[in-house]
This record gives sequence, C-alpha cells and structure tokens, in this order.
Amino acid sequence: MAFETITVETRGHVGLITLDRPEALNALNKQLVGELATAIQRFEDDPAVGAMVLTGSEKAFAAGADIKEMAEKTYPTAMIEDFIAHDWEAVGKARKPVIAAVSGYALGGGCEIAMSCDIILASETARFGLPEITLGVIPGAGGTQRLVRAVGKAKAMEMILSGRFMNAEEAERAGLVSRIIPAGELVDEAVKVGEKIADMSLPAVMLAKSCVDRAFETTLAEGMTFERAVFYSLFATEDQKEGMAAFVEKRQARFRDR
Ligand code: DAK
Repeated sequence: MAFETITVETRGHVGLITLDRPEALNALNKQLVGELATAIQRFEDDPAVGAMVLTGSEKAFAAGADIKEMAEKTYPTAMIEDFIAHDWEAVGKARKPVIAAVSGYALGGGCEIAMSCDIILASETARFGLPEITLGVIPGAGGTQRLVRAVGKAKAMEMILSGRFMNAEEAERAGLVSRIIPAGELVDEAVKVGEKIADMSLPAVMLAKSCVDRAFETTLAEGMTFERAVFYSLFATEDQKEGMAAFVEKRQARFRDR
C-alpha cells in the first residue's frame, strides 16, 4: 500500500516514519493514523529493523487530531466509532522501541503520540501541549495519564486545565524529553540512537522496554519480581553468551537476536 500522509524509509536497521500533511500541520486524521499504524506494523514484522524513529516537520510534529474531522461528531458516533482507537494505540503497543524526534508543535493527539513513544528527542523549537480544554473537551488518547507520569501532577494539571504549552527547555527539565538536539541534526541523531539500540540483542531490548513500562503499571515489589524473572530468562539466549564472551575476549559483540 502506498502512503499519502506519511513517508516511510529504512536507514540501516532503523525504520523512519515521517508524518507528512504539511497543509494541516500534520493534523492526525483518520487516514494518517491508519497509515501510521500500518507502517509501525510493517517495521514490527521486519526482522532487519531493530528500532523506529517517528518525526514530523520543522514546524510541527503533529498539531493534534484533525479538528475539522472531529467537529461534527456526536456522542453516539464518537463512542461507536471509538475514534479508531486501535490505530491510535499502535505506537504505544509497538514491541520494538520507537523514538520520537519532535520539532515544532506536538499538541493534543500529537503530544499523546510522542508520549507513547519510548524516548522523546526534541529540537529547541518543540512545543508540547494538551490544548483540548480550549475546544471544550479533554485529552482522549492517554494525555491525562501519560503527562502526569512524565512531568508530575502540578505541571500536568496546569497544562491540561489551562492549555498552556511547554517549550523544549521546560520539557527537558521536567523529564518529558530526553535531550534537546539542534533542529537540523535532530532526525540524524534520533536515527543514530535507533542504530545503537538496533545493534543490541532484540530480545534483551524488548524485555528491557517491557520492564520499564511495567514500572508505570505496578508496585515496586511486583516490578522488581518481574524484572528478576526477565533477567534470569535472558540467560537462555545465545546473545547473552555472545555478549559476555565478547567482553571477556575484549571484542565487539555480534548479537543475532537469538
Ligand atoms: N486539526 C485540523 N487542522 C489543523 C489542526 C488540527 N488539529 N491544527 C492546524 N490545522 C490547520 C489549520 O486549520 C490551518 O489550515 P487552513 O486554515 O490553512 O486550511 C493550517 O493547519 C495551519 O494552521 P494555522 O493557520 O492555525 O497555523 P498557526 O501557525 O497560526 O497556528 C497552531 C498553529 C498549532 C497553534 C494552531 O494551528 C492550533 O492551535 N491548532 C490546533 C491545536 C489543537 O487544539 N490540537 C488538539 C486537537 S484535539 C482519541 C485520539 C486522539 C484525540 C482524542 C481522542 N481517541 C483515540 C479516543 C486527540 C484530540 C486532539 O488532538
């Protein structure tokens, strides 16, 4: 299937998805969200891909769900269609790591999709916000839950109740963003991080990701028990033997994802 609202390429072992609806600041309409879910699934299924990068343009990562598409919805149509929630959840449900490379606006659903990535790298132009309240609604794709976990209640509550945006510096200080990279180097740097991750053992990467995610879902004691079981399980992989042998032999490990 050819895509019309995103572009997709593979750089080395990294799948790169670029949101591409410039006329609407990458507003996430039904078509775009469907194409994004398809592209994510293709990279999930591609054994040559070890990580993904999701980006937009310099002006906008994505300015939210498409308001023009939403405006006429009624309670029954919204509820029954469920806003194609399964497609919206594709990024958050990916098993391979997804890195968001954010320049410009990441608002509403755009901010929610960035937050459902595993790492957010931002350029100095990034603006994060959940302005749904200004439209008479609230975030509906995880914003009220993920923003609180990322930046704490005070900042999340202020942003969600007042619609205030956060710039890149504040987002980095608050822990929403992992690093700020100059805009012109952002995507290359995100791909570099993706390549580094893709060089690791994929089973270890996937399990590390699921352990970190588990920290948001459970108690410390349960999370530690889960982590311990996962840790032991990795001794069943060839990659553990290779990784530790390579250290002892003072050479680079060559992981085979086995
Ligand atoms: N939807 C549709 N079109 C949009 C858009 C959006 N979110 N954002 C921008 N555009 C369009 C504008 O209408 C304009 O198109 P034309 O009028 O030229 O045809 C074009 O992009 C350029 O925008 P502006 O002229 O407004 O550009 P400015 O630089 O002046 O302003 C801005 C940029 C980003 C500050 C402004 O465009 C803006 O405030 N945009 C709306 C931001 C927003 O409110 N976003 C939240 C949307 S609600 C769910 C899943 C998801 C969601 C909910 C539930 N489920 C799975 C249940 C998500 C909801 C949302 O995201």
